[in-house]
Amino acid sequence: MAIERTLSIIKPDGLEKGIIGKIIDRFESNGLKPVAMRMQQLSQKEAEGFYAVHKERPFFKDLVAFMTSGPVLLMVLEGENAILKNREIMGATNPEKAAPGTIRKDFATNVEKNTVHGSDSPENAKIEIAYFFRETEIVKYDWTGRK
Ligand code: IDP
Ligand code: MG
Repeated sequence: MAIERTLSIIKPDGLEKGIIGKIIDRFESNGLKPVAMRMQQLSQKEAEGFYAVHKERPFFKDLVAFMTSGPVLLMVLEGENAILKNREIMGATNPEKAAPGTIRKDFATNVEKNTVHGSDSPENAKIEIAYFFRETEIVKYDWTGRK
């Protein structure tokens, strides 16, 4: 299994609820290492660009309004099989359908205010990380002998 990087976002509802620490604990406890982090208030343009693949969906406008309603925590997580592992830790998009013990099951408000974002494929992880971070903002973690 290869060491991968994925983009994680703690959404405005997660910051509002004050559960940054609890969420990051789940990543760290499962072998995902934060290698870049930044708090940011997304502009409408930034949120629209990030979610551009959803621009024809009925929930797009609400989603952009939600994602710009308060600050978010942008993170790059690194680890073995990080993309899929992060999606498993997050749980299904709709918290009502999310598995027990997942972030969304335990913390999300509803299908929109679902606390976390995670890249869904290696291709999108690359694009999404580059959307928010320069390579020089990502620390080099030495995985040698540390898995
Ligand atoms: P994902 O975040 O689990 O990958 P996507 O289908 O990529 O889910 O949708 C992106 C985001 O759009 C979701 O995380 C959620 O915030 C919002 N969203 C998705 N489906 C709905 C919906 O049916 N109603 C309202 N918001 C939705
Ligand atoms: Mg998605």
